Amino acid sequence: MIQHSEPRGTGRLRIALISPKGPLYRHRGGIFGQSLRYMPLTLPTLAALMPNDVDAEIVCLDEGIQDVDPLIDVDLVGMTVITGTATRAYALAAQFRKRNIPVVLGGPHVTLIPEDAQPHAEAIVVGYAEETWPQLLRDFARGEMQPRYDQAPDLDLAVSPLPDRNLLPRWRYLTPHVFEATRGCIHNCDFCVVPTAWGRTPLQKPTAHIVEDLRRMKSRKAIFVDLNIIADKAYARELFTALTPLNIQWFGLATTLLCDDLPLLDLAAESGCRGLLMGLESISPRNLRQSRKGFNRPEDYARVVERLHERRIALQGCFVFGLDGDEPDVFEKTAQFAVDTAIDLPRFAIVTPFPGTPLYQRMEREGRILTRNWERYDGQHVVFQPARMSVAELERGTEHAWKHAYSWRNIARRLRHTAAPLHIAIVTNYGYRRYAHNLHKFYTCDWMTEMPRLRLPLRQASSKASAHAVALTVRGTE
Ligand code: B12
Ligand code: SF4
Repeated sequence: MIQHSEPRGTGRLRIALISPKGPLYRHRGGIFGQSLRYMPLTLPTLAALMPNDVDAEIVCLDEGIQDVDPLIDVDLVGMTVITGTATRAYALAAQFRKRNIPVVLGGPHVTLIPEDAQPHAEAIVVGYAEETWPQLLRDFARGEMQPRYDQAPDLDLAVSPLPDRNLLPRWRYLTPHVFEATRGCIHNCDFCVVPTAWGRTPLQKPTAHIVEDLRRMKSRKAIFVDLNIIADKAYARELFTALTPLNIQWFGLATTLLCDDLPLLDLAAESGCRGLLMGLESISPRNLRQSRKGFNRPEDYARVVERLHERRIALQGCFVFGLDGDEPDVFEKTAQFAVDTAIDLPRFAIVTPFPGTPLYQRMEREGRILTRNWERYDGQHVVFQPARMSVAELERGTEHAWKHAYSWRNIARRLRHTAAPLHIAIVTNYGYRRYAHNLHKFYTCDWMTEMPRLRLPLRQASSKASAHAVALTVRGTE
């Protein structure tokens, strides 16, 4: 066990911030090919929070684009953890701790189940870290780091600095123009980590900060990673109004409710919105009600697509399979529905009961959780006993849905109505078709057995499939 009773001395601290790889997001063999990678915001956000009164040098390492050298010489390691990367994060942490380098873990998984992460780190940071991370760093510099830091609920994002994107190699990403305006969501879908981890009060950055960041970055195209950019409609109106004079194109995530509010939808289109990811989840109202997402109305989905397309906004519509009402015929029906309604890019995931969520708790009570191997909690593996089909049926059916929606014939049918520029729609559909036909290759967890290697030069991003594809790949499981 590492002792922290000693102050760190007067030398400059070296801190490594690491985003560990997962089965899907890794630079060799993952689904996020170079052309689809955009710069993550977590590490730049944490880097910018470095307090002025701590003399430290930060190195940011994203295992999605490069290998991490486990022999790196630093005083402290901070790692961001989602459930699918927890296994890798814990393995890396063990290597650092063996060399007496203290490890701090934070992020969604740590926030959902702190007790899982605590044994793998000298300190954990639960919740957002705008106040606790600087506090931890000061404590560490004094030799007084605590085992756990919890963000107080009254956090105000107005005081947070703009992300520092200079610490990641821009050229290894298709785009560094990634932004965040809000956090959290007002809804309470039972499978979603957001209300469980961060509560239901959305936090917002002042729109002037977003505009300043976009100007500073000279962005022409921007990706917003907010999970529901219209969670607070008054704020959304203010944001879209502020974006309009910038004359940019932007891509983000919202709920179908945007299409019920035509003035807001018009404003989004005027402000440059060109693509949205929406969690449609299911074509069964019963499934949606059970998931507490009854505000999604499958009978309106065709109208949602139509209204978006009328305003030149492309839709990535995400569906999940394995909800309790799903029977073996759900796959073909859903995929055909996606084709008939001309969703630009349909995506299909297997419902994942992320630990801590109401869905996980229910499944656990019902004795249906099949594995706690977090590596498989990635929206692509079956980790629970489905209600009305076997595990194999759920796996095979999901693959069938992908192949059906991305058959040449069905691609052609959807392309006839697409809101995206045709060349981009063709490239992205082709990419997803390739994905659909290689699911087994992409979904493997065999990377864990790869020996860690030093950073290798990578080919520079070349695809012009552009931010459309990228933006529309922000999240697979909403
Ligand atoms: C961008 C994004 C991606 C990108 C890039 C990921 C990346 N490396 O950045 C891509 C497209 C690759 C991706 C993929 C996936 N993602 Co994703 N993604 C996001 C998204 C939309 C934004 C993340 C972000 O930049 N947030 C902004 C930063 C500033 O916030 P933050 O990361 O939460 O960090 C704050 C705190 O959490 C804390 N913190 C975080 N880490 C650390 C570390 C330390 C040391 C400290 C002190 C503090 C700290 O401090 C920060 C400041 O407050 C989030 C949802 C969201 N809005 O958060 C989902 C999210 C993280 N993804 C999720 C999932 C499920 C996935 C996929 C499995 C989906 C899929 N099936 O394809 C894959 C898996 C990828 C993999 N690693 O294998 C889930 C994670 C749930 C969970 N329990 O695991 C989320 C929460 C979305 C959701 N569905 O609810 N994702
Ligand atoms: S699934 Fe979407 S709408 Fe539901 S709580 Fe999560 S972010 Fe909000």
